[in-house]
Amino acid sequence: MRTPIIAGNWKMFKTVAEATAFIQEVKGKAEVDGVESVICAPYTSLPALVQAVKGTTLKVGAQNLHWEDSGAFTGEISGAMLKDLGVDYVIIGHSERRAYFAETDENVNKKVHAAFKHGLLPIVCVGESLEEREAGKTKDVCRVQTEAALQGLSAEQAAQVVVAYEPIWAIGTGKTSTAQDAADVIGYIRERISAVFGGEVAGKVRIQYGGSVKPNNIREFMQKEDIDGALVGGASLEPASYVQLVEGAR
Ligand code: G2H
Repeated sequence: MRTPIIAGNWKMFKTVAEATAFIQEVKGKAEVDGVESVICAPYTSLPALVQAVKGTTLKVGAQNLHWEDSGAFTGEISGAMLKDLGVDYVIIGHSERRAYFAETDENVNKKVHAAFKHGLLPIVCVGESLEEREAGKTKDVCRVQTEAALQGLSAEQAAQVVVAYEPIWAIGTGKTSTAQDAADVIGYIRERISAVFGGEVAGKVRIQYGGSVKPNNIREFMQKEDIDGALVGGASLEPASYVQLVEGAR
């Protein structure tokens, strides 16, 4: 049995005061038995969030990391630094980073290894563009991105990865994949993980859906056996909405 995971991806939103106030609002409510709940916030809010979630079951994640531990990389943050803050998770390879910040499959793989090196759990994003979908390349794109991201991991590490399948055309657009389409692609991703790491590992990997998930559609996705939760942007920013998402994953 895989524990479903709801991860809020706040992207570039919220000041420290807003982030802390959010936790006060959702404490106790976004904590549901049998559902893992993770807030992935901008770096600036992470220290305050780590403090604010103490004594709760809520977890904190970053949205990126650099693969080196330290060095002359102006503006970057390492896995060692995130671990030092007490962060649990880190999103890697989000399509916005792939599109706007030259994130490549190779960099994603280096970042996944860096995350494990420092005891952080990666949430690895994969997904196709509209053009790729229309050309019938959805599964190929997801296979290539997933296999590249997980390359060189041990079976033990691979089993702990969270994959987020996010079709790019569904991100922030209000368009969602149908639950059945998402489940088909996610089932295929699991098959490919099984081909590389074996069925036992594939059975443990949690694979989320992401892209315009809202309180009113979360249950449709969660009804699919292969879908283990959601990575949520816009609808994770309001406390009441976030609470409903976590409840919907029960
Ligand atoms: C996809 C998602 C969160 P949204 O980027 O990763 O955002 O839920 O706003 O589509």
